[in-house]
Amino acid sequence: MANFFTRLIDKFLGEPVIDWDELEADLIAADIGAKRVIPLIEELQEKDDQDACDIVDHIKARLRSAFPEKLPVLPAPQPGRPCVLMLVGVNGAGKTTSAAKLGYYLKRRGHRVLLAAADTFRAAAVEQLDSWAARLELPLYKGRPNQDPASVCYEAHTRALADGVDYLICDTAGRLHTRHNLMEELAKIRRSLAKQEPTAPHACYLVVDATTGGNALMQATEFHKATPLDGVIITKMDGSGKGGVAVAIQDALHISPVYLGTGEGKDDLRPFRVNEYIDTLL
Ligand SMILES: Nc1nc2c(ncn2[C@@H]2O[C@H](COP(=O)(O)OP(=O)(O)OP(=O)(O)O)[C@@H](O)[C@H]2O)c(=O)[nH]1
Ligand SMILES: [Mg+2]
Repeated sequence: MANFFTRLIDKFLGEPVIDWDELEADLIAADIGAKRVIPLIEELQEKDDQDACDIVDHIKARLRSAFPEKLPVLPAPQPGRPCVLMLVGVNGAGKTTSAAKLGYYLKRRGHRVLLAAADTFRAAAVEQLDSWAARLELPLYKGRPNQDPASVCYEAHTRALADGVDYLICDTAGRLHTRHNLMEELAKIRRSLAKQEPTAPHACYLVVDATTGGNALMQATEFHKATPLDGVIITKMDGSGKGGVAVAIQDALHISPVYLGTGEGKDDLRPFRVNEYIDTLL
């Protein structure tokens, strides 16, 4: 698939006049968000040099500057104190798959990892993480069916502390950001994790499907209210979604992307890097 910007250059090269409406529509369709796109188009229209390549370079530079110079990094575990990560998001966003992939990523870097299956609503959810854990040879803490997810996380944390684990990754159930009681449950999970270690969870990441489009910003806004987010994992970057929502979330909420999911395989997770993202993924 041609790169978004290559297509943009092809489209406007040789055109006597840039079709600003079309350019605006393309950027909005990439889910970058009107908040950034509209002022950007106005700024471009005022430029003396309106060569298509310059325009594209200008857009790239502006998008690059949306992200902070220092992107958040995964917190480091302290001796005897596991770093606790919580993955949250709407149904089907890719939390369970990302928990497994992240666990594998950390294991390959020499860390001891424990996965916690805190989605006790669906038996299939626990089985799904169980099968990933078996395949990737990662230990898993499973709760009982319908056990309170906060209590599963508490028990998993106890085990992580006892076993000298570096990273505990808690996979939570999918929930609609509009369901107040389900969102409240996230706060309860946080509180239960903080009981044994006041600084836990050390990071809470929202998992967002790149194909969701603009709704992802709404999800981020609501989840951030329920449980402060430390970063975003954008999944399905290999699909039809352009992933521009990372810019929209950064702009609106100042929450940065941390990892990108690029497929369904164990290796299909990579740390977010701004230049790579702007150059190849949009
Ligand atoms: N192509 C692709 N598929 C992905 C990616 N991440 C997850 N998936 C797929 O998306 C589907 C949903 O993924 P899950 O990990 O089960 O999503 P979830 O957020 O845990 O879902 P719930 O627990 O039901 O809320 C599965 O079929 C995954 O294989 C990705 O980066 N790329
Ligand atoms: Mg799941």
